[in-house]
Amino acid sequence: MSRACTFDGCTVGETGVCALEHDPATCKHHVAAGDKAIGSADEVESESDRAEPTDDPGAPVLEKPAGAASFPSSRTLGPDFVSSMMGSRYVTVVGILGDPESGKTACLASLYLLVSNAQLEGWSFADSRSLIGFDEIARGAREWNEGEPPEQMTVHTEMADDRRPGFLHLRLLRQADGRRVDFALPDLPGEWTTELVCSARADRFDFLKSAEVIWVVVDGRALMDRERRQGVISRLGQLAGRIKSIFDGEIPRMMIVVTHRDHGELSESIETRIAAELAKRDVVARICQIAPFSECGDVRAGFGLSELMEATVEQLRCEVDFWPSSAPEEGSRSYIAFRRDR
Ligand SMILES: Nc1nc2c(ncn2[C@@H]2O[C@H](COP(=O)(O)OP(=O)(O)OP(=O)(O)O)[C@@H](O)[C@H]2O)c(=O)[nH]1
Ligand SMILES: [Mg+2]
Repeated sequence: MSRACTFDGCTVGETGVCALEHDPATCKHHVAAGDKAIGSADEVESESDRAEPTDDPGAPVLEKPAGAASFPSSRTLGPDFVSSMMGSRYVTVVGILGDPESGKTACLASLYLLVSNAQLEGWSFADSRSLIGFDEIARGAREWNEGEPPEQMTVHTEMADDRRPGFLHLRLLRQADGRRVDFALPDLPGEWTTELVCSARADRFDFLKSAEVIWVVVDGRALMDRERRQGVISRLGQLAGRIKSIFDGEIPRMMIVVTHRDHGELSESIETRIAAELAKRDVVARICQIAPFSECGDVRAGFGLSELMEATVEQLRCEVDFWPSSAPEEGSRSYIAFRRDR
């Protein structure tokens, strides 16, 4: 086949003789090839324009594209990115607070590891804009030393910018009803919470105003230790008070996320004491016990995370009657006013 003809074996382009003994001007193979040849001639020309032969053997083969990469960075996302995402779809922002070493990063790393292995019961992975960010915090948990788990599954969180929170994004599909939920989950250093409690430094927590739910992460071992327990419960009360002062009125739903469930279960009396301490600040919170990682065979790593995600999204949006019945009023413009009060 020549460049002037699509028929296999025809060399009309080079010899001028058609292999099918047709008139080249009317042969359908020749005509089609002619069209193509025009396009390919342009292409060849533009290619030769682009790939100027160069004497330097180390020179780049391709030119650098003029435009910026179209994908956003997939490390942790800044508040601006999250707010632009919120402009296009419903995003559930979760405020995650808690003292250093309480298990905040472990929650996120374990969540990512579960969902990436299709082991988060009731949920499956739909998307993430911060896969590298998740991968970075989960890396420690994956690097085992000759079959021995690492001493620390996650490392202390440090922020590149001490004033702006970094978010991780995860879109999950709820299997029960096929609903897709976008979560924006900040991974903050515990010092931010310590400073909020001790010195009321709240400027970095502006993003909490967009949060649907606030998780206050607590190390379950401290709550189970008789000597440390009262101190931890009092601090929870102080933190609830600080959170209230950030908001003028109602605060978002609060959840006390107790980690290290593998070290034991909280007794009912401890839960009652926590509830009583929060009630002093007029705050009601649900308590969820989880074990992002586990050192005990009875409780699996990832215990309670599926329930935690379920509890995070429940009651987010109240069910509305699709078309409530009401007696029509003259001039009330019911159609336009529908849902305006919700
Ligand atoms: N066995 C067990 N270990 C846990 C659990 N939760 C967290 N850890 C471990 O506790 C340590 C501290 O957890 P992190 O998640 O890094 O704590 P953090 O709250 O993010 O701490 P900062 O980043 O310093 O604020 C890590 O080594 C975790 O592996 C749990 O439920 N069970
Ligand atoms: Mg951390």
